[in-house]
Amino acid sequence: MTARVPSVSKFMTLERHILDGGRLHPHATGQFSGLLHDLALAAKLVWREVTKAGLVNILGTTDRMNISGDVVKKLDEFADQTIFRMMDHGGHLCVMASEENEDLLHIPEDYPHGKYVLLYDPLDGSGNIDANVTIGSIFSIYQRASVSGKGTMEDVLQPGIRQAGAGYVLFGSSMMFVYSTGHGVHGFTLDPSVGEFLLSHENIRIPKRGRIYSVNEGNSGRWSPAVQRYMQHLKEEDPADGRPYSQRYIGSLVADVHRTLLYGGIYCYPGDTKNPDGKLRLVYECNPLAYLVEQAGGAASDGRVRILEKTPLTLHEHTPIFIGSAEDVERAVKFLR
Ligand code: AFP
Repeated sequence: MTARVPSVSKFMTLERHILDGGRLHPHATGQFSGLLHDLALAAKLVWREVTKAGLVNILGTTDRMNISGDVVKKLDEFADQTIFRMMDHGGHLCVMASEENEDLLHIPEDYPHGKYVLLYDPLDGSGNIDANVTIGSIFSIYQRASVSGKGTMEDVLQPGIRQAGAGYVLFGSSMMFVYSTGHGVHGFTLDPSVGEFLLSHENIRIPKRGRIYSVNEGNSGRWSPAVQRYMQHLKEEDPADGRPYSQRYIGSLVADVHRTLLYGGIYCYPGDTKNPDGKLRLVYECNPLAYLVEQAGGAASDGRVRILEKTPLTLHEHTPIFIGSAEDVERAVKFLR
């Protein structure tokens, strides 16, 4: 008889992980777990279309511009509508808002309303779709601030520190679901042969300091002298201090932040003379990613204020951001002050 070899790795599916997380809260109603489960399913539906992007005539642009002035790709619309349609009837949510839509997305009257709020960027980095570069979806979850009924602006305009959970889905060489509900950051990779997300990156910790900086250098002429001095500092030769840093910039925030989370370093989108608040959206992009990076031991600041402490005044407002390894962000903030 052959002896059974004890397994060295455990199979943990996303579903089991979500259920185990729910058990940490004895009074949980299951709404939160249900919500995460539905999000994972929505992500798989979007992935199915993303993988067909080069095959069918789904690329090209629509005639519309989104609220931020970007041309909307058809795949953006598909992702936007798929996430909404997957999430509107589960009874977990009282309201949603998406980067692709100017106003709140209300739950249809005849569906039950729950106690959570979902904010999402359906397809971040969509300018990269035609080049087959990694893109992704970002999501942020809050408990409602209003008491009952239809969700309101008060529910969606909460500071990021109040997030109950956040995450992103990466559509890259493999598909990943990375999330946190306040107990560390965990990454799951889709095994397409069984259609399950399997735990591949347990309790991700961002290095305290890295050697990579990520920024669109094309904007450097418009940066403030303080930002220019900081970037110059990163490029100076000082081996004892681990400089110069290497530069990496994908132009897909979700992919740039994922690399930063794993390898350390800093991602920056500063304000400049053309866009004083930078390009990235506080509610849909910066808050969820700041929550994840902080959960992994890193930091995120707008140069003066911690991102998670900013109270959004409008749904689509922008913020400068410096996000990544704690020591790198601390140093950036020193330069900016
Ligand atoms: P798209 O979703 O329109 O491609 O925008 C991507 C994005 O919001 C973010 O994912 C990138 O990091 C950033 O814009 C890139 O901006 P620049 O082209 O100005 O560097």
